[in-house]
Amino acid sequence: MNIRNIAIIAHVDHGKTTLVDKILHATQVFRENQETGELIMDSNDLERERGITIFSKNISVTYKGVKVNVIDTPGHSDFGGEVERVLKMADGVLLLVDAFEGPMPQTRFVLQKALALGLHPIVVINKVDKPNCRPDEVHDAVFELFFNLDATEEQLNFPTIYGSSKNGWMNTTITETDNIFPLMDAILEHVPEPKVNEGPLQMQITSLDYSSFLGRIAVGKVARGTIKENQQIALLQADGSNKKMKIKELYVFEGMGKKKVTEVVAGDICAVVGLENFNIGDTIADAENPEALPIISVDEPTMSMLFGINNSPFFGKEGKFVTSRHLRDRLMKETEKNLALKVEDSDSADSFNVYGRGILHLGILIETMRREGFELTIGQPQVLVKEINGTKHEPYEVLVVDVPAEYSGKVIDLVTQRKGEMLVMETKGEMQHLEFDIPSRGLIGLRSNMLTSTAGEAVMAHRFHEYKPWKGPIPGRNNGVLLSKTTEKTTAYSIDKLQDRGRFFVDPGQDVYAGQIIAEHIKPGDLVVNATEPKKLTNHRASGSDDASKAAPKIQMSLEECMEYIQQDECIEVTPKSIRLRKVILNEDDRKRVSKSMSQQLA
Ligand SMILES: Nc1nc2c(ncn2[C@@H]2O[C@H](COP(=O)(O)OP(=O)(O)OP(=O)(O)O)[C@@H](O)[C@H]2O)c(=O)[nH]1
Ligand SMILES: [Mg+2]
Repeated sequence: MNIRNIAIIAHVDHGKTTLVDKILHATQVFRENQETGELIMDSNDLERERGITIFSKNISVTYKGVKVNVIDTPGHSDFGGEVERVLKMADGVLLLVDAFEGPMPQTRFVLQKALALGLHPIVVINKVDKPNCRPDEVHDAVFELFFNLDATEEQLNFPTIYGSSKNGWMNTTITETDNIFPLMDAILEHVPEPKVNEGPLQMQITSLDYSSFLGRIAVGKVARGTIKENQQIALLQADGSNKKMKIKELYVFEGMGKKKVTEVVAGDICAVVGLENFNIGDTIADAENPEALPIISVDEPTMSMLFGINNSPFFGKEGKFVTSRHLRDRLMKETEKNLALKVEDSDSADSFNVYGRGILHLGILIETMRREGFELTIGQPQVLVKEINGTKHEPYEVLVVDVPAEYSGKVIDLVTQRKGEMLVMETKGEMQHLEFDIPSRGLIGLRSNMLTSTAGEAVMAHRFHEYKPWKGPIPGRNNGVLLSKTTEKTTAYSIDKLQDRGRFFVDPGQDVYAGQIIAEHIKPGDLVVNATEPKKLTNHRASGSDDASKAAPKIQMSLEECMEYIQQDECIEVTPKSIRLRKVILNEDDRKRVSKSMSQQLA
């Protein structure tokens, strides 16, 4: 059968998943009038809530008699490693670029990977329905990017499609149509058919699927030969081992689902059931002539966090899984499918060092665990420093900020304070486009400050660039925090009295414990306060209704915002019901003693 394998790649939010949905619709995977709702492809709960793709996904449609396998990829930079891997299944890519924003840091990263694999991208300038969009300028910028990434003559000659995935049209010019068929035609015309290599079976496992009935499913493209149901195969692993096993079931992708088949020939993407203890990167090979495909390199982690059992006074009240055994087993299980994640034992039996690709990568894991019923304590995210030629190096990132011109001064101040250096400043319509080189440390906590000082107008994106020498101390949070003195329920009376001292993270009537962070101090320095005092009873009834709380609503922070908020001596208690900020040392006297001895050591 005639086949095309394509991956859709882009910066976060440039419209990949929306386009995949439209491809499914246009090729009538759905019955007429079937209610499908928005973005069926982002099917995981967390994906829907956040409106982002976390896991890459395979679909398959038939267009003009040709089977088109499409891989939707995540655009967030924390998941870049996943994109790099699934590109191994593709013979072509659609590079989507937002017609207003133009190429962004992740556009560069994914394009670089695609070009390096020798793929010939089709450029899709998407979102041309946006007011003030600049499709021609963006096209030029994309060309420049190809050029800077050393694209070959042929790659530079990329076809361009314009359109709006949201409005369901694509065209070879900027003229609106009522369908996406010009894009589908471009795929048939420009994406080569997969190379069919003759010889004994070879298939590399490049991604992983899971079904509660079938267990772990290995997904990849058959590179050579034919894979058959019940076939004896050799599983060749990175450590050089060769395990004999049998293929139980085989599937190919069809629409959004899978279809059971008895064999799959080279060129098609397939899902294999019945393999035990396989890893991504393993080669499924002919049992008689086992030959491994080159090992897939996995991105090194750039960030670490300490995951411990919950040791707060509220331990065990809200979760099902609370012991270090539970925690350890769960983290180890995660490393089987979450390739960029590493877990190591720490000095204590109750906590583990978890290494990942960034705040979002680790945040998604914590959120998933919390939903499964885990309680845990997590420490401040740390970037991973390296010793290179005897000197301390740290990760640096490219930071891109687009902001209305009137706020650009504030943005530059903010980034410079955090040791960022400005590389580019350009005008894009009414916006200023700024690019910086900044240590990853300086990015932690930057987003919320940036949004506050630009009235929410700044759009920022960053991506790991390289390790460079350590840049020295970077100022942490400006404000101190208010800590609860007591373990009790907060009262409206107390919170009300403390309103001018800080902005609260807790509501009146909420259980708090001594050492818990209950508010942000309006000034630097921490303060221990009593927020649980009952109202003094007097003989007189006070005039007016002072029972009604005048307290400002509490500040609600997401898990990731909390992760970026806490400092070295603080941590986060995560349970299925709550996220609480706290000091690592809850007892006030102990805390003072430790900080005194720390400052003596430093002196
Ligand atoms: N105006 C406009 N908005 C669009 C268009 N295509 C997508 N969007 C919107 O852009 C947002 C992101 O779209 P997605 O399809 O989720 O983007 P994505 O590239 O899959 O994002 P990630 O998977 O997180 O990298 C959504 O709010 C879409 O409705 C378009 O053509 N025009
Ligand atoms: Mg998506």
